[in-house]
Amino acid sequence: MNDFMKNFSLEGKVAFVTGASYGIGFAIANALSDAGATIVFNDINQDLVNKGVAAYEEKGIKAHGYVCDVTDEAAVQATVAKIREEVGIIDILVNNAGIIKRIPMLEMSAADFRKVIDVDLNAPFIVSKACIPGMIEKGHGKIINICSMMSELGRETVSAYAAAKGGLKMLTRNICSEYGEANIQCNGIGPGYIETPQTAPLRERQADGSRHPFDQFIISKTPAARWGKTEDLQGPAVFLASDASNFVNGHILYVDGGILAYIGKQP
Ligand code: NAP
Ligand code: GCO
Repeated sequence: MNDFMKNFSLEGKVAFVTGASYGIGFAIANALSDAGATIVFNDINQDLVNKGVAAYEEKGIKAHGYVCDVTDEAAVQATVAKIREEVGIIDILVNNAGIIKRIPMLEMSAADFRKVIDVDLNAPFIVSKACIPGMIEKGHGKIINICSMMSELGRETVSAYAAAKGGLKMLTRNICSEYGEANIQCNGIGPGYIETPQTAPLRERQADGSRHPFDQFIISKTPAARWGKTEDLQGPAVFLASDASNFVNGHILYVDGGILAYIGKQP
């Protein structure tokens, strides 16, 4: 590897990806591993962690899995301490764990609204707060918050999710502001519409075999005329996790095939 490309290497780094047994987190963790990082991930129960460890092993990755609900601050603090003891201080944090509830606002309970805010916004605060002291101790750190197009746009039924992801954009900018001097870079990745279990209901084939109306809508709104794949997020994640992005801070990198730039194909 030539000297310039060494800027993209993650050799010797410990990367913690939350909620990464599958989906976007799993794909990002694979890429960080390919770039040289040691992978640590959590999920909400032992069964998912075991499945995740097995899935990483199938890819030739010895990932360290921990059971932890990212909304539980005491559990997160204890898990980060255990990771430090068993693997090392976390150099790279990817706040990926997230949920969505698609419910019209007038039908959504305050409890459901709070649950989405708790996982998608409070948890990145909790996990970042647990990891930043170690990053300060080491003299460097990378935090990547998985935001969303809903950090910029709203749509029907996703009021809680959009509020959380909009808040996550500003938490990203605030961590940048507060800890940039400690050589911590905090950026966001804003995926477009990606093929994962989370969006499966939006892509289900109709009874007559036709595409889901929302599926057709997204295709018409995306210049790339396709849904994103988790692999599309891997290069941007390695860039933001590496020294190649040491002067990039507080930025949300949208990986959306151009949706946010495009008015949409004329029907
Ligand atoms: P996903 O397939 O639903 O996976 C989410 C992961 O987070 C799952 O492993 C889930 O575990 C875990 N998780 C949920 N709540 C948790 C908690 N309290 N503690 C620990 N882990 C928890 O979602 P995805 O599509 O991969 O999305 C990953 C991230 O990208 C999310 O933040 C999502 O908002 C964001 N995003 C997704 C898209 C998209 O189009 N897919 C686009 C933009 C942004 P369980 O299986 O136990 O629920
Ligand atoms: C939805 C989708 C989106 C995507 C993603 C877009 O219901 O609109 O789930 O929210 O998950 O966040 O960037």
